Amino acid sequence: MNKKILGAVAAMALGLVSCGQKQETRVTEVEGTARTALTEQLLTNLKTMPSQGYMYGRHDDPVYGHGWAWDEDRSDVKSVCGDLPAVMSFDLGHIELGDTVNLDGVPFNRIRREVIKQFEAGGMVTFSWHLNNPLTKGTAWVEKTDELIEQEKATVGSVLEGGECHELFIGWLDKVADFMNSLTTADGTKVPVLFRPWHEHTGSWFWWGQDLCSTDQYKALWQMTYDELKSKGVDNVLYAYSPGTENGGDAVKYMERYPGDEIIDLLGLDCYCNAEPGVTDRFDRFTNQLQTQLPMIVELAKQHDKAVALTETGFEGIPLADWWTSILQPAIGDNPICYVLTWRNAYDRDTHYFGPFPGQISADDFVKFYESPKTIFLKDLKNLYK
Ligand code: BMA
Repeated sequence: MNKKILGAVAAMALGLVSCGQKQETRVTEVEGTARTALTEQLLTNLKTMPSQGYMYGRHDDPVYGHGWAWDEDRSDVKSVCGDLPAVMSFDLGHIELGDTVNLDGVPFNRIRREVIKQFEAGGMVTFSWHLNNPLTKGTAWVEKTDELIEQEKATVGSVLEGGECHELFIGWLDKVADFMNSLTTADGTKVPVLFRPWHEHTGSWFWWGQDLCSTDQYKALWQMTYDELKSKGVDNVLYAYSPGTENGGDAVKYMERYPGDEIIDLLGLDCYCNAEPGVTDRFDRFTNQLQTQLPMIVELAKQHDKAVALTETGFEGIPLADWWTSILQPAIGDNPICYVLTWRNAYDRDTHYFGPFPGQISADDFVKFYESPKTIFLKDLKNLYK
């Protein structure tokens, strides 16, 4: 444990005594990490959740939906089934630039309010981070043009120690740390969240992807992220590893760039029901992917004592009326996952949605999915912090 961390732990322990803060803020140490008791409680609940079912999550659900944005107390999920997701997901992209809104236009202050609201309702929040490219100054997505490819391939190296963007990048991580540390309720309780950076690294569309950096570089990126947040006193964050489906069911491949048990708390999978050239039956393909990869991840999670989730999924535009109960649910089957999360309903792109809204053809089936004894929405949820 480094000195800074020891100092932070000691300071908080002192705060506990002198300010008489509530038990929730007490810091526990697990295998060299310092995390709040509430954060540890969340992790315990994520691991035991599958005995009751799996939570449902949606990206950006309480801040905008199909055809609307920024209303308060509105949600496409709620408009369809009368309840809210147990898991809310938000993105931190552009926090690194010091912007007040994220890459999809969501104000960070609004995100903070929604995080606290979800916590107070007993539910969970997870964050992805589609951050810009610090070297090319482009987006998280690589362009792979002749002009840019060399720089894109050099990006991870450039942010590691000794690299030309290292200082800049540490500043970016510190902005994330400040945000995580700012997630506090009125009584000063820090809200536990699940952070899922460097996701889908097995594909090659983000600057941290498979063909853009080496295994060692990818692991070093994780280690640096973890160390920097920890050194800034972030003690309310769990970390998720969420590769895409490129492992094809091979556990060794799935774990190839795994940053280590000290860092990771949850093993995930990002798997979409997409059309692909040459694939005529996307449903068989999606079902096969989940049915071969989820049991493999569940087994790995047992060995490593981690939680498991289907961290991103969906069928863009949901053109199949009974997709929720005839494709998604059977594909998850009895695999013990703690949550399944579908992506966002964009307010400004007519066909970019992954959940129903009133009148959408899969809305009735989504209600069936909601009513299934296996799915857990906010009202079904026992408080995740107790
Ligand atoms: C992607 C798309 C993008 C969006 C990003 C972050 O999958 O939905 O439009 O900017 O997620 O939310």
